[in-house]
Parts: sequence; structure tokens; C-alpha cells
Amino acid sequence: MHDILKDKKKLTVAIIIIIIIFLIFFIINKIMVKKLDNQIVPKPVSCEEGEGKFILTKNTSIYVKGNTEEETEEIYKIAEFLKGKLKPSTGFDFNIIKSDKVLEGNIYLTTIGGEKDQGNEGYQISTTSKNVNLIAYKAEGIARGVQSLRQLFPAEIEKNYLVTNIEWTLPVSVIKDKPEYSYRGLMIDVARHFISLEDIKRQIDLAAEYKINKLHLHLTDDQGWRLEIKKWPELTTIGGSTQVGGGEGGYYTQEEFKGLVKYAAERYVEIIPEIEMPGHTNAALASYDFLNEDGKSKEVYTGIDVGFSTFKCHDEKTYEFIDDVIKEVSDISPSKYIHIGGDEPKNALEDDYYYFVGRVNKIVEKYGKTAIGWDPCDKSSDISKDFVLQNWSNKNIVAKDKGMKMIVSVAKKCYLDMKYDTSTPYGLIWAGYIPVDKAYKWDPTDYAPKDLIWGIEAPLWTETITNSKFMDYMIYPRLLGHAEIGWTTKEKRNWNEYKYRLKVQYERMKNKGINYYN
Ligand code: TNX
Repeated sequence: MHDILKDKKKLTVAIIIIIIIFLIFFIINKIMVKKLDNQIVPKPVSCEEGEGKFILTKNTSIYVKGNTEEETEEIYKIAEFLKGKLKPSTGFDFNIIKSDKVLEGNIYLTTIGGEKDQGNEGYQISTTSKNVNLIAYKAEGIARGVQSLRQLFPAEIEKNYLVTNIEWTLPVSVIKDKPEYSYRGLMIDVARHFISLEDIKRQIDLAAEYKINKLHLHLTDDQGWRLEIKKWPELTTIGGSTQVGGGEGGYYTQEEFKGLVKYAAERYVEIIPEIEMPGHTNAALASYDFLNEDGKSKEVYTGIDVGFSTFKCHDEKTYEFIDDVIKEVSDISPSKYIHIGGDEPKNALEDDYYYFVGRVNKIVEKYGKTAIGWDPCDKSSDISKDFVLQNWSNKNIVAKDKGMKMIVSVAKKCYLDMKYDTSTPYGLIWAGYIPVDKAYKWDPTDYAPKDLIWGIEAPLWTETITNSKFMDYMIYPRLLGHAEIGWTTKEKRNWNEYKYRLKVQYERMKNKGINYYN
């Protein structure tokens, strides 16, 4: 009898210990892996999950209301965007209603009550079982919030065909969010290989979901000139006629470029055009003889060497030509910024190069724009703090001294054309392999003082990238990491936890048809 009692006691103690261990694990798990946090990339400032869910049905409407009529119109367009994204998989044809008298069961997008400290891109999503309220200070914030909203639905929402056996729910929650940096860019080199408008639009659409807000187009290089310049048509008919490997090449007409800008703007992405010079200019040198030192046009170039071409740095005809180009680009590009390249040409004298970038900066300013350039543009004594440095090599001492604004694009972390590892079928390795963790585990302040950092950018150079599938593979999933580095504070980022959230994104990427590297 005594023994049995003793055993019973032991058993009870064991059970209590097991329950305590279980509870401890449960609590730690709750703290470490908040469900909502795991759904959104880039990670928001805060997510509080409640009990219950909001169910999207065919009767759901999207209500919109701004502080002015104009703003209401702008939010209306964002609602149309959201509707377009939700429709293929849900099959729902939402009504969009311009009103703040929101009835139960609906989504409300508004700037009324938005607060200044949310900034232009901040937003708050409050979901109850009855309504979804997305409030922002500016319409742009609503556009960013809508991208988070998409990620809160089941991953099937991303499919582009009807899914019927599913309940379209959002968790009851409050999400507050705003970005750390205001420049979060993707660059695509359309010069080495010409990329069709359709493929660029697709990349804009995909990147915008991760709150990338700038697309820098590297429009000219040795192998191709890809933007129509009306005064100098041979830039595209000759300079745009081919590409790496000798394929057909191509270019965008000015009308097409404007259409692309509009498409991007509808997704709150700004296009920043780059005309690379004085180096990386063989396509222009092949198009017009007068740009060449010996007065003879070069042959078009289809290899992948760099650093062999240069404009003449002390020739007024060259600057007249550049003036024409910058004028036309300024006319068709609403961005305040024009990227002038400035990757150091190995065959131009240093002083000539510094003089050149200073002159071109003046031309850009003359047309009311601000110039961006690769390092070492900052070292030119004619370049002041009004110029933005895009830093690829981490040589930015002069820029720091001058107090120049910087876009951090350090090659060994940011370059999307670097292979992940030895098994990556395309890409280069000059800046090293960049596996997914390496692309994530860094911070812009590793390379520049916080107050000078405008943001970050991940460039995809396309010497070895010939089609849309390859682009996807090199961009995804690394861009998600860069997007998060640009959006989420350093303190809130952690690889071990991000790894888990990235897995959640894989299913969504698959549903969107992204050929990501797994
Ligand atoms: C560097 S760093 C380049 C490009 C190449 C790329 C290849 C810099 C501004 N330019 O011209 O395409 O490496 O990875």
C-alpha cells in the first residue's frame, strides 16, 4: 500500500514537471515566433494578434476616403490595384465605394486620421472580425500597407487562377509599420542583355510586394544603348542593335519608357534612369564617330569585358551631345534623379575622369535634376554634397567627409549577379559567392554613417542573365533580404528568425510563379 502511494506521488510529480516544461516551451515559442511576424516580409514595426478572424466574401466591398477629393481618387486607384490582386484566386469582384460610412464586413482604405509621424510610407492595419481598417498619413502608405495585407491572406491568394476550397481569412490584429530607409532599390542592367518591357514590368510588380520603391534602370553600357534619344537616333539603331553574345538587342522608345514609368508609379515605384559615362560607352562610340578620340566609330561590342571604353573628357562636342541626351531623359523621366554612372574607366586619366563627372553633374543640375553616381565620383573636387553616391566598393571616405547622401550597394553583399555558391548555373564571382544568409546578414551602417544613408540597392548586372527565369533565380529570394534590410530596423532583424519567415514566403513565391533559388 505504502509503495503504491509512493509511485502515485512520483507519477504526479512527473506529470507536473512535464506540464511545466510544456508550458515553458509554449510560452517561449509564443514569444519567439509570433505568427503574424512570420507572415510579412519585410518585417513590420509591430504586430499584435487578437482572437478571431475577418472573412473576405464575395459581398466584401473596399471603401476609400482621403482628406481631399484628389486623395480619394488616388486611394481609389490603390483599391483597384488591390482588387486586381485578389480577384484571380478569390474570384470576387469587389465594389469600390468612395465613402467613410463603412458598413460591417468591409475593407476601408483611408488617410483620414493618419498621423504625420507615420511618414509618407507608414501605415496601420487594424483587423477585427467585422472590418479591416488600413490608415496611413499618405496614399503611398496605403499602397505599402496593401502589400502587407496581401501577405496576411493564405498563400493561395497569390495564385493566378480560381481557388474555391478555401476560406479567405485575415487574423484579427493590429499592425503598425513604417520604413527605416526611404530608398529601397532594385537595379536591372538592361544594357548587357536587353530585357523586354513585359519582363521589367513583371519584376516591378514582384519587387513592389516587398516594398521595394525604386527601380534603377542601367540603360546604357558597352554592349547596348537602350533608350531612344530623338536627336541622336543611331544610339539605338546601331548602339542598341545587339547585346552580350551577339543576340538581337533592342531598345525602349521614349513612349515605351514613359509607359514603364507610369506602370511603376501605379505600384509606388520610382524609376531612376542611368546613362553610364564616361566609361562603359562603347555602344555610343559605335554609333557616332565624333565621340571617338580618332574620329572613327568603334565596332559594336558583344563580350563581357569592362573598363576599355571612354568618352573624350576634354571635348566640347562630347558635352553638347551629353547635354542633348540629359535634356531628353529629363523630359521623359519624372524622377528628380538621373544616374550618370561614373564607374571608373580604366583607360581615362583620373583627373580627366574627375573633371568629366563634375561637368556632367552641372548638365544634370541645369535640367533641374540631381545626379547619382557610382564611386569614386565622390572624389571629384567638382562634386559637392548635392550629388548622391552609390557605393559599390566601400570606398566612400571622401563622400563621408563631404557629407554626401549615399545609396549602399556594396558588391560583396548586394550584387544579385554574384552566384549563390559553386552550383549556381549563371552569374559571376568576382565579388565572391553570396548565399542567402550573407545577403541578409549586414547593415547599411556597416558601410556609412546612419545620417548619410539614403538607403540600399541591390543591382542585377546581366552579362550572364539572358531571360526572365534566370533573373528570377538570381533576384529571389535574396531581394527579400535586401528589402528587409532597407525597411526593418537593425534591432528587429535576426537571421535565425528570418530564415523561418523566408520559408513561409517560398510557398507564396511559388504561387506567383517565381523561379526562385531554394
Ligand atoms: C561591376 S561596380 C560593374 C558592372 C558589371 C558588374 C558585374 C560597377 C559600378 N560596375 O559594370 O556589370 O560589376 O558584376
